[in-house]
Amino acid sequence: MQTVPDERATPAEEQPAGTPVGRRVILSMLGLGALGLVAGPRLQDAFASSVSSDLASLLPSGGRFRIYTVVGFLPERSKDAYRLTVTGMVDRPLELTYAALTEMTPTSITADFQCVTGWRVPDVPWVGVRLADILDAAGVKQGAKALRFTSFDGVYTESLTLDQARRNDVIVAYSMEGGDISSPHGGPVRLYVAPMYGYKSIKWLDGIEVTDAVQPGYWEVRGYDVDAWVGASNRRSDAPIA
Ligand SMILES: Nc1nc2c(c(=O)[nH]1)N[C@H]1C(S)=C(S)[C@@H](COP(=O)(O)O)O[C@H]1N2
Ligand SMILES: [Mo]
Repeated sequence: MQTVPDERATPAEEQPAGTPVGRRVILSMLGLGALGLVAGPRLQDAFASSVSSDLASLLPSGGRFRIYTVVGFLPERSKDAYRLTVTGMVDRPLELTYAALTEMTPTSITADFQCVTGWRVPDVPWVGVRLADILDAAGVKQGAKALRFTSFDGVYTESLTLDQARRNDVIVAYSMEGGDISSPHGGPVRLYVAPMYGYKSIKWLDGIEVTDAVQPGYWEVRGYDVDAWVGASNRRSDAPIA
């Protein structure tokens, strides 16, 4: 649960019930029937306003990325303290150190990073370990269908089907733009799902649970597509057409 509520990062659905109802009533009284005009942009604002602009300007990547967090702070963990657990429907549950990850066969990907709200950073180089290799090391049990990812921010979650997770362009990343992944960008280790919108690439990754069904992630239970293929999916699955 969200233990550190942050006004800036609060999605429309989580705001006090009276507020949106009041606006809807007023809009319908005005004859605008404009729920879509209200609800659509307001959910988008939840993404857009979860960046702290003063922080963004301090970043090495020069603010080309926007820095998002849904908890109102930017978690930090040292490489030494870092652990990635792999649990659930596996033969061998794992607890991987940062060193163990970087000793595995590395995979490099350079691709555009695209947020569903519209911003894009072209040609970002990433290095990490294929998620498929980590799954093979753990041994996925028969009947498993999906993965649930957790973050050491304590709130954000994500999901992938096993088929999606086994793609070559899905990595557990420990390097970005030629250096370590900084804390604001989700270091020391984050997920990088190249073919999907940025919200699938969970930052501050600390857990992978193998499950028998997809459990929709943080933004997915708030209306965004579970299958977040760039271009083919999304905006919101239930988004009104304005
Ligand atoms: N833990 C966590 N991971 C997250 C997010 C977040 O708020 N918390 N935001 C997601 C979204 S919507 C995007 S676009 C990218 C942004 O990555 P960046 O903050 O490194 O720019 O991270 C994704 N992963
Ligand atoms: Mo995003």
